[in-house]
Amino acid sequence: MEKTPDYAADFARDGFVILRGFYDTRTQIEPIRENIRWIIETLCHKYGVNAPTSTVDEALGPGYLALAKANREWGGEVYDAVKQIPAFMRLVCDTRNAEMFASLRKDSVPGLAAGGYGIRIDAPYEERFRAPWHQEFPAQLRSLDGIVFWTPLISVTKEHGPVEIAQSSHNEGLVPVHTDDAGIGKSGAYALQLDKEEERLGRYKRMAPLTEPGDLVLMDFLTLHQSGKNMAESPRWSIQFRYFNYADPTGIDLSWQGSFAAGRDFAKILPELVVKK
Ligand SMILES: O=C(O)CCC(=O)C(=O)O
Ligand SMILES: [Fe+2]
Repeated sequence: MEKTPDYAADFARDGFVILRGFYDTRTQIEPIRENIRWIIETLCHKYGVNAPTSTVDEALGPGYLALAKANREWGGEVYDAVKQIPAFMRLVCDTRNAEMFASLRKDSVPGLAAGGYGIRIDAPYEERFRAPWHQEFPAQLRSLDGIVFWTPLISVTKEHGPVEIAQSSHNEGLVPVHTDDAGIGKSGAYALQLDKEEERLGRYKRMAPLTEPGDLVLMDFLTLHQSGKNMAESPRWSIQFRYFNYADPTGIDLSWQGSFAAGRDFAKILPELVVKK
């Protein structure tokens, strides 16, 4: 008999786990993709951008790229619009998410981080919105023992630059950061750089899991991870949201306050975590 995977043990050891086929693609993923297609088609019509949008793959691929190339701000309009798709919010609020959280974090009281959900559109060779190596906690706060939920809207190939994860790096504990705009105007969470980054990363094996729609990647709030470089011809579309633990002592200390997405600078809330360069 095949052994049922012990997700809690894997997650505790590695700081991340991949649940293959966790979501139902037909009822949970496809409606989101179709709604995104409609939004891109509508914006292409509105702005007179001539691009293929009649299938989901066309719209999310060449359709989106043509729109963002004509005017990058129109790409931003897609980004802002898609996180309001009801089928997306249904996925974020799926009861199975909080159940999974509770099964990985014993005695937790799961919370869903406000403003901590969205859909990334990682366009080929675009650096500005690429997330450098980071832990989720400074960017989100809420509670120390939170979990990132990450699930793709397309088949993620090696060329798409999958998220890179430093296996077991949650064992570093909370890592101090300094601010660096990388010379290209990165801001907020994208401008935080880990203290002694190379030295810390050198201690862990890096994973870059290839995933399919329906697969779910879970990462501990302390696990070091970064965006891969997209060198494919099409954008890498992926969903992320965060659950935290109301019962976590740090969470209670913070009264579950959020960070950048909640309009707060974490450096003012936890100044001891910021190092001068
Ligand atoms: O998808 C990415 O490139 C980065 C994802 C990430 O940092 C997150 O989901 O917290
Ligand atoms: Fe992250």
